[in-house]
Amino acid sequence: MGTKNTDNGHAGAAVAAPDPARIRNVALVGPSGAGKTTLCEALLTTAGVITRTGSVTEGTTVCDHDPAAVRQQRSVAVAVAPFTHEDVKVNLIDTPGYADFVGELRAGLRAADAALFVVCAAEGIDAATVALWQECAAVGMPRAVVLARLDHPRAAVESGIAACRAAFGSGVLPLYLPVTGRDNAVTGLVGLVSGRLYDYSGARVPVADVPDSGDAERIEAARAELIEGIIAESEDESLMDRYLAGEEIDQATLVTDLERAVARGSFHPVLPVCSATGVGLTELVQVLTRGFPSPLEHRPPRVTRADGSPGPVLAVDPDGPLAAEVVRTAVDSYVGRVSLVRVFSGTLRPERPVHVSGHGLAERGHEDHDADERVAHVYSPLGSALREVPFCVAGDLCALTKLSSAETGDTVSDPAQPLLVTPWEMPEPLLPVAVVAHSRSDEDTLSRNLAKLAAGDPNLRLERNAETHQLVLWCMGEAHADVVLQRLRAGGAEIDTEEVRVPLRETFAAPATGHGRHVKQSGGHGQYAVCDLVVEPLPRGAGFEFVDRIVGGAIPHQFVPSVEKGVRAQLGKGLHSGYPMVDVRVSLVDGKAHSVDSSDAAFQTAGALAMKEAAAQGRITLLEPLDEVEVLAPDEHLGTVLGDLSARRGRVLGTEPGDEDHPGTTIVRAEVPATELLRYAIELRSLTSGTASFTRRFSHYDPVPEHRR
Ligand SMILES: Nc1nc2c(ncn2[C@@H]2O[C@H](COP(=O)(O)OP(=O)(O)OP(=O)(O)O)[C@@H](O)[C@H]2O)c(=O)[nH]1
Ligand SMILES: [Mg+2]
Repeated sequence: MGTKNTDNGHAGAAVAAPDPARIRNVALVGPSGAGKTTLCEALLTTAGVITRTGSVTEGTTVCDHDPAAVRQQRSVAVAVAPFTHEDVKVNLIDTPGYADFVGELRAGLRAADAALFVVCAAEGIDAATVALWQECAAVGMPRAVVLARLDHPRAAVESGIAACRAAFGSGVLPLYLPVTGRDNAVTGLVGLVSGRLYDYSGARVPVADVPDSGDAERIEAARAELIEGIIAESEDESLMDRYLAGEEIDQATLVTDLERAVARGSFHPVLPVCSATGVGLTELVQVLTRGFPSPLEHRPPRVTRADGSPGPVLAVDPDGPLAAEVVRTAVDSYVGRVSLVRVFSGTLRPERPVHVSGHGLAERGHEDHDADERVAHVYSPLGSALREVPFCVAGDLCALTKLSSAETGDTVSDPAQPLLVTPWEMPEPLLPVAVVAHSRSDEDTLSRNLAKLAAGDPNLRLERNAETHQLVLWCMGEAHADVVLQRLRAGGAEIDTEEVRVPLRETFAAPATGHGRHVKQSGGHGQYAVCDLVVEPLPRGAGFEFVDRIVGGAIPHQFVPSVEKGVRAQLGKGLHSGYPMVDVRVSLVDGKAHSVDSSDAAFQTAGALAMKEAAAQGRITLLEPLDEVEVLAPDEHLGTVLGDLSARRGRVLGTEPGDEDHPGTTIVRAEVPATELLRYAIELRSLTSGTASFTRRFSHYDPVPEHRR
């Protein structure tokens, strides 16, 4: 974001929408490569916002402005690009389709009131696409389907529509049908509501009546099905009867009912659109502005007050209490922190104080925070470019700069009435990546950059492991890790990645005894301490027990705790490979003291020496952490998942069918050594074509098998 200009020839200044009824917030959702970013570019060109259409492959689009997006040639973050048509401001919200960035998609859906679900007309509907559709369904997002890339040699609109219906249900119905010319290229569209032909074969797009042709029957059947689909959702219950009795329903009624049907979320019109040839762009703009719900039809999220008590019930009212949410945080090298904000209630204006609060993301390294700050300027973002606007009303999106405490998921409200919006559900990052500063001088820069990075990206979790002394970045997958590392490096820190270490434990495999003698009596104040210890293994998870079995005062009682302290210190450092020792009982059975030369320090040393001797004689076993893993996989991949778990030394604890939200799936619970899970996030995805998901949590320690030590 910020002042960087993508050089697409931005035309004109931004206009602030004065009224929520004249705003449409539309997320573009769909699988990676479907053509969402390219479609944004085409729509911005059509609307006259930009004068040069950028390209994803050349890295010149408005929405893919992040350097990582340019390098990966796909979107890596949510981006906003507005255009205005017939006095309606449409905020296009481009989201990434790649699975690593599902957190960005969820943020985009939070900012949106409806979605354009973009699929490539030449591809089928795969499991990853269905998962994205379900992301929309989970938040009740109204959506239309765009069949994109019509110029693709394998593009097939009718079978594309059939595939969408099969995957997404019978609420999916075409609004336009393609007209093909020579070589099967799509040259125009027939509007099933208007009954008109839009001919794109020339320089201008004349609109004509549909000529009589062999297609008339097919078009009429599709039109009848569409109209029935639309009026089934109408509030006017007599409409269906009238239609079935042969009455011609006027277009205005159909358009109103279409909008209502889309807004309810059960009806999904399909539009064939081609960014490359321009076919369908005008029709798409009309559907967005006339057929899509405004923010007024989307109930704002519930809010609480700072003390957790319920807040006011919000309405999408520019004069209501201010409640806005940060859906993205970017750090720009020129302007600093840029917060992309969705206003739910009230109006954001320049030169006003605001309250910024973030609660509920502490386990991701976002401590709860509250601060009064000041909005200097309000901007309308166009990709990375910021254009100043005089206000941003409820229902609109804007960018704010220099809110130093604002993090993604935070609430912006009125300092006189601080409110909190509960953030959306963020995905769990499960791919650990360990990083180190390249040199001493990079360390400070790295820690500074990390804090900024974490503030912007709640899909990243930072861990400073106290045992392995590693800095671990938990990412969503390799593509997300690439973005994270790129941002860290762009902040000026030279960093290296290293293998993630898993902290092990040591224990005694069999009882042992140890004799500790620390005697130094040559001149001055001497040191004298002797102790005898018996070490016994304890069951897993028992920890450490110390037993005093001294009889007859062989060691004065004040030195018994000293021995224990020495033993504990040595256990913490480990006795074999430097890992802490656990699950042992150490009994102090005998010893000797000197009336003058014995001391606390001497007995600590003797205790440690006795442990070392016991370890030298006894058998030490290494223990590794085992995690309890829960995998949710479609039944057809179950065999693969189970086979893979066993190859990872996993022990299956049980399987059960997935719940009703996940029909045809199985949940597998297994115990798997943590060392075998370091790349599971990537490997499970590739084994199941991205259809399975998993969670993990520490369970217990178990011995490392002999052959792997
Ligand atoms: N020929 C042709 N190519 C297209 C069209 N739309 C997109 N492309 C190309 O398809 C590729 C993917 O397009 P994107 O717009 O990046 O796809 P996306 O849906 O944004 O993908 P993600 O950002 O990864 O989710 C790019 O190389 C585009 O140039 C189209 O209508 N015609
Ligand atoms: Mg994209």
